[in-house]
Amino acid sequence: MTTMERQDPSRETAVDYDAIVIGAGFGGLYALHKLRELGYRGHVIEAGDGVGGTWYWNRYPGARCDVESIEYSYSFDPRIEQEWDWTEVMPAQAEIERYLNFVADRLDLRPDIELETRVTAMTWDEARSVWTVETDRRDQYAAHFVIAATGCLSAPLTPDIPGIDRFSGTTLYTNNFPREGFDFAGKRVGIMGTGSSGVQSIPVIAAEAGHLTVFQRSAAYTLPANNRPLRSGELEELKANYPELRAAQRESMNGVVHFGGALLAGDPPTRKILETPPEQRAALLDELGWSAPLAWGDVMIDMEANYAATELYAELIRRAVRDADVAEALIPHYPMGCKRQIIDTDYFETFNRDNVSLVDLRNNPSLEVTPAGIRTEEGEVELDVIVYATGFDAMTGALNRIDIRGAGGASLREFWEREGARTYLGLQVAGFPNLFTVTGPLSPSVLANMVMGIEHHVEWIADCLDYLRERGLQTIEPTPEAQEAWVEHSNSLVEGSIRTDPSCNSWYVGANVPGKKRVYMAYTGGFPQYRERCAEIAGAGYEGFTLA
Ligand code: N01
Repeated sequence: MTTMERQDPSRETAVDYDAIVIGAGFGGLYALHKLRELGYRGHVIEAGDGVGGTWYWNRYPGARCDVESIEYSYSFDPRIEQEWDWTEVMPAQAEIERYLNFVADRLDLRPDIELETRVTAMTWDEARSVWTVETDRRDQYAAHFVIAATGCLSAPLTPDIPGIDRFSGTTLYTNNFPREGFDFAGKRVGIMGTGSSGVQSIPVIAAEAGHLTVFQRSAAYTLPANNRPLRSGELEELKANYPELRAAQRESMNGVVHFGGALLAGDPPTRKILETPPEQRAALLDELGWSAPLAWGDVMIDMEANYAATELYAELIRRAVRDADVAEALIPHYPMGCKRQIIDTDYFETFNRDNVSLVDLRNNPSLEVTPAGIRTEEGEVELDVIVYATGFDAMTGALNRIDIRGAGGASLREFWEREGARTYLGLQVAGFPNLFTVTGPLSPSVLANMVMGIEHHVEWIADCLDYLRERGLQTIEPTPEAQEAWVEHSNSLVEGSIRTDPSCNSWYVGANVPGKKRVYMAYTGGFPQYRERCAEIAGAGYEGFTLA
């Protein structure tokens, strides 16, 4: 028998799929492949009109991954590893999107992917042990399992700025940029948002636009991406060493072996900035450049150390930016390492261009969009185009935008809004049987190489489905006690660190979404420790889960 064993034959006709997968990004594509490989009937539902997930939507100028291409790729199929040729060290959006399309074709996944369809609601039918899944096409499906591969940063936020709808020029969003691109030539462009998306797009837009005005609310900690084309022969050498590379990735804290910009490879540094005299700190700055501020073991755990490292970072900005006032305005005023580390190409240098200006919103708390542009206390900047790079409702946002009703009609959104992001292993939520969350909250997810985290989760889920099938079991969900213990464990790892300091208002803790309950939403214990715990739990017959 290829599909799930069922005791009641009437269910055969009533259930459309063994598993519905939501999302056709890295997670959804692999989940579908894995389901098929194991003989399950899977069906992917995807809102976009193409595959790619994050790399489908975020096609803004300059969009690039912060992990090296060779590591930010599937490891499950050696043929795909050998057949696909990366061209740059850090892959650009278009190349990753092409890669995912290649994988979809190579594995013939498209027949089971329903595009341009958004899942709007899901209801757990306790009597039949199935999820009823509704879409915006008014279709309704029944499936034994739902695998939510909905992404960690995929629920875009529209900024709450007065007058935003009154602008008479062109409004663009980095997270839903026109597929055909946009011609900025000669235009007066304003950009709002200096997180990863803003910082990556600013140099590219500046090179094209007549004038670019950057509206900055929080200054960015960003490091050079050091991207370059792969040299002749380099790719072949890398490809020849895939097995070793993958093994090393799995053993590394963050699933990356080489420098990954946002993810520092290797063991955490041991030298302490507070135990280092100022002249030696300065010498390290000269030696390591942009890596120097992060090259200390105490920076992420001690606020005084963090402040000292921020001083080093400020010095680097002063060296890079010619105008002293602009340089000062670009210096962050919040702890380093609190928000997501950004990587860039020529970000600070861009502020040396004659056609770029900076409006520091820290000095301009009143902000308004007018029909002609953007007005702050410094006056009105007239614009032809406004680009918003204003971020996402991270980790829980995509699932919260679906009306998910679990056992007894309980709402996942209401649960997370009330209690904060709570899961068991980032894989399931108590009260929501047979719903799996790929790289869900409280798994390493955004703190590790996403592709590695995704593969691990998909494989764990597939093994779990097999375990249930072999034993004729229908359902799995965490016990509330196991979930609470995991939440406590995950929180305890990060408590007292810079990441959860009250002065640290990152999307990791949901601070960018008004009213969102503050919880650090990723597991900080490292990928190897996490993977081991997941394996132990499965090996012990899915300890902490109720199977029925
Ligand atoms: O979003 P963000 P992002 N008025 O939330 C500002 C991943 N990613 O799309 O910080 C004015 O980081 C906001 O200001 P503040 C990566 O994990 C990866 O850039 O809230 N400004 C901030 O400056 C990343 O962390 C890659 O004070 C407003 C910006 O908008 C995550 O996605 C590339 C505002 C939002 O920054 C999100 O990045 C791109 C308002 N009302 C993204 N509201 C790579 O792989 C918000 N802001 C490299």
